[in-house]
Amino acid sequence: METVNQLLDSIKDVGRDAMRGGYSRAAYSTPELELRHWFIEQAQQRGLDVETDRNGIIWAWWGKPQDGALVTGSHLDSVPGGGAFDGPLGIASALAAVDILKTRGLDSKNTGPHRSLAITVFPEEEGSRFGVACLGSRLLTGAIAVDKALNLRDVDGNTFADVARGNRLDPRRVGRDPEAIARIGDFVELHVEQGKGLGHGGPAIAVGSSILGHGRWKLSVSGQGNHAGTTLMADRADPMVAAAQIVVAVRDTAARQPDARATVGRLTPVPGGTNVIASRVDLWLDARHPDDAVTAQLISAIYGVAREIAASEGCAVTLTEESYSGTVHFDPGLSRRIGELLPGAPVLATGAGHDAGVLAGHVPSAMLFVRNPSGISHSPEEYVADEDTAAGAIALADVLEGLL
Ligand code: HGY
Ligand code: MN
Ligand code: MN
Ligand code: MN
Repeated sequence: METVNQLLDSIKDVGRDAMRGGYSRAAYSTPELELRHWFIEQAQQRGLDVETDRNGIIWAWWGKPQDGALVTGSHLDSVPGGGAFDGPLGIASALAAVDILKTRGLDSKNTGPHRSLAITVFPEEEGSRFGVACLGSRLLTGAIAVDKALNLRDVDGNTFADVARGNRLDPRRVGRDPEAIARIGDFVELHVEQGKGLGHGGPAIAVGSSILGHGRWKLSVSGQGNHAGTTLMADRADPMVAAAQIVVAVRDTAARQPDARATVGRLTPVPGGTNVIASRVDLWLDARHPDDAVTAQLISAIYGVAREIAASEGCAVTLTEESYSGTVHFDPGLSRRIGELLPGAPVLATGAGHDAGVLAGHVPSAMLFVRNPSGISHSPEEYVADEDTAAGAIALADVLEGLL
């Protein structure tokens, strides 16, 4: 069986983005479907029984599907131009951990009469295609209204319902799945660290403590579309000029709030012609803070400044919340047991959202982080040293063995 590094190496060319660099593996796009197929093959090679549930979550069972199982998983989709590890590291490590447990003499009969093990792959964790992060785990837990989810659209106008149907899911069946939730006795997600908590030297693996509250909002600035050559500067209501000032105001407002993070990572002018003054500019705001009330204040402050800027440019602006997840603390009992299984592992909070965070409100949930020396993520520069990926697979095997 391949090691975790060999498993990662075997998918290193899937979904490479020549224009952006890194990987673009949007949910249910060809590259992500190719990775789902890769995972299913790898799981079946290990004798795991694979099923895909009504929300498109893949479950690979070691032992019979049962309530209260031990579950580990992550995602295979990426942000546009993302790194090689965000998501796939958790999946490859889980496959490698099964191999390690088998070499230690555990097999499906020996995973204890009371407990099976499952590896799960959650779709649309990044929310890069339909705009809502952790869409799969939110549907599983009922954290998103089904009609809102079904009507989410990608940039080509395809609804999630269309894409689900095209991938053999029945839109009438997506949504909260109590039977599936009951099968998760404990959930552990291994993930590349996103940030520099583990730095250089010292332990390569940390145990997660909490996830920063985070949300996504859409600001739409409307002005007067017009001809770039025939419209005098004094006669313009240019939403792009307002949007540019709003982006800076987002940075300035967040910079004044300790520990706040606010980002405009995506901006779309409409219609988007070089010789056209845009009629509208949509900006997507990602804002995060440990205190949900502070995030709310931050958004209110940003919207206030945006309205002033828009008015000064003869434009108007609207704000709509697309998704929000409050700050989450992982299960203290499970995290303590994991800490006992990984002596000396530091405890780290994370500013990144994860399916483990969505599940934390429903089942005992915990995370492991594997050192990323630069801390850079959501970038082609994301990196984990081979010895640290190997250490992560062993750590996951130790944790799974201890929890079985
Ligand atoms: O956006 C996030 O925090 C996660 O990577 N989906
Ligand atoms: Mn991730
Ligand atoms: Mn991510
Ligand atoms: Mn995640």
